[in-house]
Amino acid sequence: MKLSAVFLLVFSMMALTSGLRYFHHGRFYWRHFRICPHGWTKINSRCFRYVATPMTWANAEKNCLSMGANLASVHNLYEYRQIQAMIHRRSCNSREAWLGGTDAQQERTWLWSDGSPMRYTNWCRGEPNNAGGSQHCLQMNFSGAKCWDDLWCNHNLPSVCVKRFRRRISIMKLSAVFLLVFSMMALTSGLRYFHHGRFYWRHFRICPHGWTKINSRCFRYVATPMTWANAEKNCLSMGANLASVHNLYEYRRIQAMIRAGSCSCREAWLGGSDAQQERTWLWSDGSPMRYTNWCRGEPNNAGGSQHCLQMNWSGAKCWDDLWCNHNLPSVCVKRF
Ligand SMILES: [Ca+2]
Ligand SMILES: [Ca+2]
Ligand SMILES: [Ca+2]
Ligand SMILES: [Ca+2]
Repeated sequence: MKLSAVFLLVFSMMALTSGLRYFHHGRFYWRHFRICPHGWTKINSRCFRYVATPMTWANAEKNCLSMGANLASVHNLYEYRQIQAMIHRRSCNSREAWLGGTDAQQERTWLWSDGSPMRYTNWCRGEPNNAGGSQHCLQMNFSGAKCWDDLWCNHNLPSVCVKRFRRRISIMKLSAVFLLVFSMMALTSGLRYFHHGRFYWRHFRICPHGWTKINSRCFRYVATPMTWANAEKNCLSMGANLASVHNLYEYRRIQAMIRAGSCSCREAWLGGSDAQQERTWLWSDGSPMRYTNWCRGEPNNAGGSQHCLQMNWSGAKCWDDLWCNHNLPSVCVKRF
């Protein structure tokens, strides 16, 4: 987005004139130019960091968030082996560490804290066993087999953070040919795609049918009532997560979308939850919770067991913490 059309032109011509060496299977890859920040280890196309200081799972997630990251998700055995090797290099041991997996909101529904779907797993034999009925957080390097186990979230363990490269933008999929044509168009049309010295892609971005564009993300209201974790799984099945909300403008727009979609202002799940650690609220899409719109006296953790965030609560249509197993409509969000 910050690239000028001039840079695009030069760059895409370079790519083209260098024998297309940046192409692979017909696609244009930026990742060759991407470097992880100091102290982070590049594995596949993401940056990982081992945090040796033992913390609870939720504090470890907050610590990752403070570095613009999340607790690590793992998507295949190669990544897992690389993470194990990184821990061994950093600490000269292979002890247990938190990954981002959790089933705190709903037993046996495992979610990654960075909002990605959990397809690959490496559970130890007999795990996850939910020992004592209360193990909801995922530790790696467990037992002699160094596999995955569910553990009590309030245990203190080292942890592994992951972050994406700073800009994971859709131009990864654009070919250099398109960049060349496009930047020449931009240059020859008086740079009309520039605004305040920056180059904006978003004018060309459209949400899929059935999704509503709010700021630079796409939202969707799901009227079917579900538990919080099933609502998150339903969003994941559409390449989305339960919605995070980052300012009042977004919240008002989401409320208007629900009104338009259902002719009501009833409660709906958002992606907020403090199921792993009381009063540590996290968004299921992995973004940090900075903006909140709690109702007066909420979140009150009624009965000691309200850990999921409903919107449009009470006459003030604000946020409340509710039992995660209640069935509510929900709001999904996805990036372009
Ligand atoms: Ca569990
Ligand atoms: Ca266990
Ligand atoms: Ca709670
Ligand atoms: Ca409440």
